[in-house]
Parts: sequence; structure tokens; C-alpha cells
Amino acid sequence: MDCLFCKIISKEIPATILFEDHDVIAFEDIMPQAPTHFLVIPKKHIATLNDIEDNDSNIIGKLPLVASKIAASKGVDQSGYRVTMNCNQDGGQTVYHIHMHVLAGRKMAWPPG
Ligand code: D5M
Repeated sequence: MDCLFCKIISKEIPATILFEDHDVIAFEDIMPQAPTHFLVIPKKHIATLNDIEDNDSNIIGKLPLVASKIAASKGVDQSGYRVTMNCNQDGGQTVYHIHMHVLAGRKMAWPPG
């Protein structure tokens, strides 16, 4: 499958991996938009939020759990962080394998642009 993030999962493309288990992998974003910016993704290829199925709920539920544990390990859990999942063009999605952005280390604006 020609998917960038599937290639990170299979280690065909290198990444700075922060966490990995059977269901989930997390790695540093290559184009950080904040002092801390990492991605948490399911290993299962799911193209967009619209493609999540009922039996994916356990895997998807692990994403914020892993995100918060990594945030704590990086020492940004108390200062705070922004979690974002972009869907399709208007949502700003560019990689079609769902991913949770976790951004921290600066004050986030609201509403997002
Ligand atoms: O976010 C896609 C994100 O994926 C964007 O923040 C850059 C990041 N990206 C792209 N290629 C790589 C590699 N090779 N390693 C790590 N991070 C990467 P989206 O919400 O789809 O716009």
C-alpha cells in the first residue's frame, strides 16, 4: 500500500519513534508546528476519520491515552497541549492515514486557523 505512515510502521521510512505497541505507534512530526509536536496513529490503515468502523473503537480509544502518556513523559502535561485530528481537505488533512497531532510548548490560539 502506498501510504507514508504505513511505511513508517513497517520501518521502510525512518522516524523518531516515541512509543509503539501492537495497535499504535507514535513518532515526532517531521514539520513541527510547536516546540513539541508528535503524531499518534493506529497501525491499522484507516484513511480518514470517516472510515473508522465500530470495531475500531478500542484502537482509536488508545490514541488519546498514548498521547497523554507521552505528553507526561515530555513534561508538557501540566502546562497543556493541543490535540488535533484533521479530516479531508477542509480539515487540512494531507496524509491519508488517520493521525492525532499533539502540540505543546507554546500557547495555542483559539479558534484554530
Ligand atoms: O498532517 C500530516 C503531518 O504529517 C504533518 O504535520 C507532517 C507530518 N509528516 C509528513 N511526513 C512525515 C514523516 N516522514 N515523518 C513524520 N511526520 C511526517 P495532516 O493533518 O495530514 O496535514
